[in-house]
Amino acid sequence: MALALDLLHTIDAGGRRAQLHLPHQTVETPVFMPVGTAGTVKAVPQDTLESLGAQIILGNTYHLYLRPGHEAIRRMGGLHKFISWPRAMLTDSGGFQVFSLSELRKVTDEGVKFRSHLDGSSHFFTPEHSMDVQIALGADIAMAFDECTEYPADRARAEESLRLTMAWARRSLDHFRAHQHEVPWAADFAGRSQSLFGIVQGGMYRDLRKQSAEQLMEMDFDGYAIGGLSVGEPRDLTLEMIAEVLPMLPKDKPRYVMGVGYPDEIEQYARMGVDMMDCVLPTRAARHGLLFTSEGRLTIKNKKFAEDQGPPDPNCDCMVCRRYTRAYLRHLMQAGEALSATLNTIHNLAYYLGIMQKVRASLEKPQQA
Ligand code: PRF
Ligand code: ZN
Repeated sequence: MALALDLLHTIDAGGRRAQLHLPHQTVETPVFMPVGTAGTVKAVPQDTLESLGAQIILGNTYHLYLRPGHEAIRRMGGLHKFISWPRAMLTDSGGFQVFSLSELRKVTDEGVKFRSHLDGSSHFFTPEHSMDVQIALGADIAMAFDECTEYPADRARAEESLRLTMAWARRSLDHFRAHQHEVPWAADFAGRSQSLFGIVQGGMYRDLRKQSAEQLMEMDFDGYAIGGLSVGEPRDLTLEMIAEVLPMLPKDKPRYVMGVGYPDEIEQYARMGVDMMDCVLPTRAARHGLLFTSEGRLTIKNKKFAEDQGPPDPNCDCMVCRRYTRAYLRHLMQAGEALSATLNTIHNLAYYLGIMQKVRASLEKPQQA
C-alpha cells in the first residue's frame, strides 16, 4: 500500500483535519512542509527541525541529481539515511526547478534539455528519468514531472502546456508503477511503498484546471497537487483556481498546493481543504532578515532594533524568542554572522508550523452555530 489518509473531522467550508500515514511518519494534516532543496533546510540542523515539530520536508530532484547525484544517494541507502532525517519526505519532480533555475532549456514532447546552473553541463530530463531519480532518492512521496505554466499565459499557450503536462503525467505514472519496488528502503517497510502525486496545471483557466483534474483522477494517483500557482498572478486568481479544483478531488486522498504562501494564505487554504503546502518564503525571507511575527513583519536589520531588549515575537515561545533579543538578532545580521540565518529561520519556521498547529486544533472543534 502507498499511503492512507484517515479523516478525523471535516468542516462545511471543506477544511479537513486528517492523519496521513506514510512509510516514515504519520503526518498530522493540514501540514506545512519546510523546503530542504539540496538535502538541507538551509541553516537548520535536522534535530532542530524535529524539535520544531516539522513532520515532513521537501527535497528537490533537480538539485540532488546534479549534486551529489541520485545514484550516490541510492548507494548510501536513500535520502532519509543520507541526510539523517527519520520523518517523512517529499521530492519535487524537477520540472519546476528546471524551468526556474537552469539555462538554455529546450522543451519537446520527449522531455527537457537544459544546462546546469552549477557548471553549465548539458542534461536531458524526461518523465521516466525524473521517476528513476525520485525512486533512487526514496522520499515517501514523489511528484509527477510537469511543466509549470508561466504567468501570464494566453489560452493557446496554457492549452499546449497542459497537453504536455498530462502526457507527462501518464508517462510518470506508468514508469513509476513499473519501478516503484526499487526504492532503497523497500525491504524495511513491508507493505508500505512510495507514493506518486499528479499535478493539476491549466494556467488561470477554470475549465482547463477542471479538465486537468479529471484526467489525473482517471489515471488514479495516490494524491493530487495543484501547481502553476503563486507564479505572479493576483491572489484572487490563486484562490479562484484552488476553489475550482478542490471540490472535485477525491475526499480520501491528500491535496497539496505547491509553493504557497504568506502566513494568512496557508491558513486560508488549509481551512478550504488543502492538506499540504510548502514554500521557501519562511526560510528564504529569514536569510534576508525578514521575520514573520504575530504583530506583523519585522525587518530585523532596522536601526530601531539596535538596543531593543524584547524578543523577536512576544507571543512566540520558540527557542529563539525564549532566549534572544531583537537587538542581538539585528547585530548578527549586521555583522554577517552565520548564526543570523539559523536563528531567523528557526523563528520563521516555528511561526509557520505554529499557524498550522492552530488551524489543526480549530478544525477538530465542533462548528459554532
Ligand atoms: N510544479 C512543480 N513544482 C512546483 C510548482 C509547480 O507548478 C510550483 C508552483 N508554485 C511550485 N513548485 N513540479
Ligand atoms: Zn519565535
